Amino acid sequence: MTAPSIVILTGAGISRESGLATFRDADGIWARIRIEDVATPEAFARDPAHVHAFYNARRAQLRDPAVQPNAAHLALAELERRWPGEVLLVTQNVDDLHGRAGSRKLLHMHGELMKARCARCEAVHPWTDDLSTGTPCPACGRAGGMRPHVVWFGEVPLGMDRIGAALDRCGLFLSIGTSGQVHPAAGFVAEVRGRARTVELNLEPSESRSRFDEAIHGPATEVVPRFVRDLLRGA
Ligand code: BV8
Repeated sequence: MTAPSIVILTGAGISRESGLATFRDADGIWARIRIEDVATPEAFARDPAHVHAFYNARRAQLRDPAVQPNAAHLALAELERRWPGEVLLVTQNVDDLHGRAGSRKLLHMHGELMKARCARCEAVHPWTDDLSTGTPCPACGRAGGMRPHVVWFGEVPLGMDRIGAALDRCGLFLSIGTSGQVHPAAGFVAEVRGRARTVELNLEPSESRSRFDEAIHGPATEVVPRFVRDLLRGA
């Protein structure tokens, strides 16, 4: 029997134990900062310096040596290496922890904090430093158009064609550390339901729990390595 294709969707919960805040938990980012002030194209047009400050602080956090991939990120990289079938890891996270853990079949559907994009010439650049309204684009040389390479509310997520094709082939769908409140990611489980086994792995039942066949609750660093170990044993 051929091994089923796996699509894995991850959210902020998988990086929580690496020291990065989630969004919608009581101590999450959206509990202290309004989405409308930092994560929309309108916010950037209104006050680019404020939006840059928000993302510069989060990019600086990723440079902190204490922030490292955890056992859950590492387990998913191992799954990709050892699974005899196809694996696609789709992350909503803009952090770089999956890549640092070794995942290569990886799609950042909400963009990447460690990249910047020029709104004038559309060039995308690796970016580790702060951005400001005066930062010139390394490609076209013009200032004023550089922005974090992230997908804000109201913008189209990245890689939707590739994700759609992977969901069409998928026999196992895993949703890890996400509250399932942001679309289109929140709708992926409905797209595969009935033809793929669907499993939620989250600290607690998410609002989308009822849409999954199975759910495993606990910290990602515990439940994900255990689930991957069991899956690879059966492969
Ligand atoms: C779009 C920027 C059209 C980057 C972010 C349909 C219905 C309703 C609304 C819409 C709809 N379609 C579109 C919308 C509008 C909107 C939307 O969804 N609004 C919602 C909020 C109502 N969506 C959009 O605008 C999207 N664009 O739809 O375009 C389109 C689409 C397809 C094709 C063509 C056109 C664009 C969305 C982009 C959002 N960008 N931010 C940044 O600053 O980071 S959103 C933000 O939320 C983050 O990026 C994050 O990735 C995303 C998801 O959050 P989660 O990762 O789930 O985090 P959350 O805190 O919510 O949950 C954490 C979970 O972890 C919790 O359940 C917790 O229990 C758990 N947890 C905690 N600790 C642990 C843990 N689990 C395990 N272990 C632990 N230790």
